[in-house]
Amino acid sequence: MSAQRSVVVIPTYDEANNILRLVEEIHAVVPDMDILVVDDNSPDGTGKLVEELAERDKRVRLMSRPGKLGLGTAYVQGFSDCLEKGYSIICQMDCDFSHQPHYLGDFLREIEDVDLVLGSRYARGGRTEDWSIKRKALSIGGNMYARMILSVPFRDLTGGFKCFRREVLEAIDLSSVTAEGYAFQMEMTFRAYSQGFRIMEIPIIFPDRTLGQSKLSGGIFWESLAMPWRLRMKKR
Ligand SMILES: Nc1nc2c(ncn2[C@@H]2O[C@H](COP(=O)(O)OP(=O)(O)OP(=O)(O)O)[C@@H](O)[C@H]2O)c(=O)[nH]1
Ligand SMILES: [Mg+2]
Repeated sequence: MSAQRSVVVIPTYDEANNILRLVEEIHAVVPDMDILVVDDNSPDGTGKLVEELAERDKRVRLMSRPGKLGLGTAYVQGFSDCLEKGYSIICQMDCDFSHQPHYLGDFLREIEDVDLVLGSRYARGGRTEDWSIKRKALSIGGNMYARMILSVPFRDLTGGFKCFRREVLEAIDLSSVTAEGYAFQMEMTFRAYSQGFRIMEIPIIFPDRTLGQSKLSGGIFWESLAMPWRLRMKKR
């Protein structure tokens, strides 16, 4: 096992139209990167596709859960598994091409010098594409809100395209992270920052998903409004 083995964790729920092409594009960018798909028994058969692929391609693994248990726990279980398997570099991304695989090259380059790299839609040079005014306003407003309450220098706290050195995930007690959705992303970044890890943002362009359905619900929105306050209190 080389010292710098890297893996990307991809949670999936009904991504049969995206997953195989995503894996192919990731390996076109970083041929030696392993991929762990955490699938929640997707009704559209995403898990089956990954299972078949994993038989042919040793870089791909499936973690299969019995039902839709949420994004946060999918990441927690996926990360724990990657730590156990000894990876040094652990990335995370969505399966809908809003997170474009070509950025993985940038993440892996930058993680040489820092502990956590954040893909940032709101850093200079980054942006979202094809979003409604309402969605833009919610996301930009939500990030400004969280940044002010938490007093952190990051422009994108809710994004889910990231790359961790294993030491960061080891230092965060993953079993105590219970947030889902955007709040999960916020909590992980804030906890890493509070522990003094070096974090940098790299700009990403974030197109809207073209295939498949969005899965985030209203509850996720309220959770992310409360999270900055919860994290701030806890820190005190
Ligand atoms: N394992 C698992 N994956 C999930 C769950 N909910 C969402 N996902 C996956 O998490 C990623 C992000 O979900 P999305 O629905 O794209 O959320 P979003 O990006 O905020 O919304 P869109 O604008 O529709 O893309 C995707 O790869 C989903 O398939 C879940 O409950 N379990
Ligand atoms: Mg998405």
